[in-house]
Amino acid sequence: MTYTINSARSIFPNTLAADVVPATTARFNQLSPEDQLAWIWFTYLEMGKTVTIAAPGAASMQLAELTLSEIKKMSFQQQTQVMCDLANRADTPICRTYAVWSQNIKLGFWYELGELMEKGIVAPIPEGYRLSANASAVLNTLKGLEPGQQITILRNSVVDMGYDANKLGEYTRVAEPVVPPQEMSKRTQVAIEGIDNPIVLSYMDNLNAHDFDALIALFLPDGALQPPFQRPIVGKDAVLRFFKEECQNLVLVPERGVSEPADGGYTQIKITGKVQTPWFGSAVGMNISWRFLLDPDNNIFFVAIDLLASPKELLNLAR
Ligand code: 45D
Repeated sequence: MTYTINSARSIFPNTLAADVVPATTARFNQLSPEDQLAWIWFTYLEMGKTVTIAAPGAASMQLAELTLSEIKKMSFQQQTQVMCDLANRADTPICRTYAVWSQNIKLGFWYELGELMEKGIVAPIPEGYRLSANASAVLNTLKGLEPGQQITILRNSVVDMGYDANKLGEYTRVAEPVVPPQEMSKRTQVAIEGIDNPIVLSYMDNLNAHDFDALIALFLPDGALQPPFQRPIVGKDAVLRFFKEECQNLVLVPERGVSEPADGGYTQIKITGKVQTPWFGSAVGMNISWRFLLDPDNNIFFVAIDLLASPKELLNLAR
């Protein structure tokens, strides 16, 4: 039997992903725009008690600067309207601009708005705003989750805002410039208990060094990568673009793994460990698994990255 991307997706089927994340996101999406904004505000305050968001790099700020200065000049009422439009995914010039930004720019834009709200320059959530019963219930669910799951839900709520990019037709994405790969002498090497496969080790090391050209060379031309809660990104060009746009400055800390022969001379490898995002640094270690399927020549045909249901899953290497 040879694998297809679809059949590859079900290697190591015992892996328990944090399904509470898409479930909570779906409940969030049912809320009214006002409630969504207030909910994010309360979440942000809630999370601020334990972790702080890192200020975005200069690049992402510059790219959102024009829109931010436009918003700063508006009345409170207009500012509130802009934020509601974004949550509503309305068709407005600002919602269209927002739609083509990379994830990091969107997050940086809201980071800045949050700061401006705290300083009183941008309209705050009205004092005494009461969340609806549904919104409070969603907030309570969130409070009980692990930090890695909380930040993923928060990120989802932000990246889903704005006009639907699929309705734009032809457009140019706006992403931060790619930083050069780390100098060889400064690179670190991961060690993974139970794993000596050089391809998987280089995957981790190259991603940590943001050496995306070396990283993509490990993939088959029609290889695929499946980010948490998403469909696979298929083909080298698309995967490379994803690495450049969304994967700068991640820290991968794989801990242990298992490697076994699969059908047709393929090899399947499951690794578990932690991943840190530049937004929260070492304060939030997300519990992650990587499920690799390598062809007989040791090229990556498929890799799925999952956010795990609980820390217990870090020890689950069963087939
Ligand atoms: O509406 O091996 C206000 C891949 C109120 C690649 C606000 C990976 C109003 C391959 C507070 C102002 C990437 C797949 C809003 C590995 C309002 C690979 C602001 C995995 C919106 C390992 C809100 C990487 C704000 C992973 C400022 C799993 C919200 C990365 C900010 C995960 C939220 C990264 C932020 C995550 C969330 C980052 C900054 C989950 C960041 C989350």
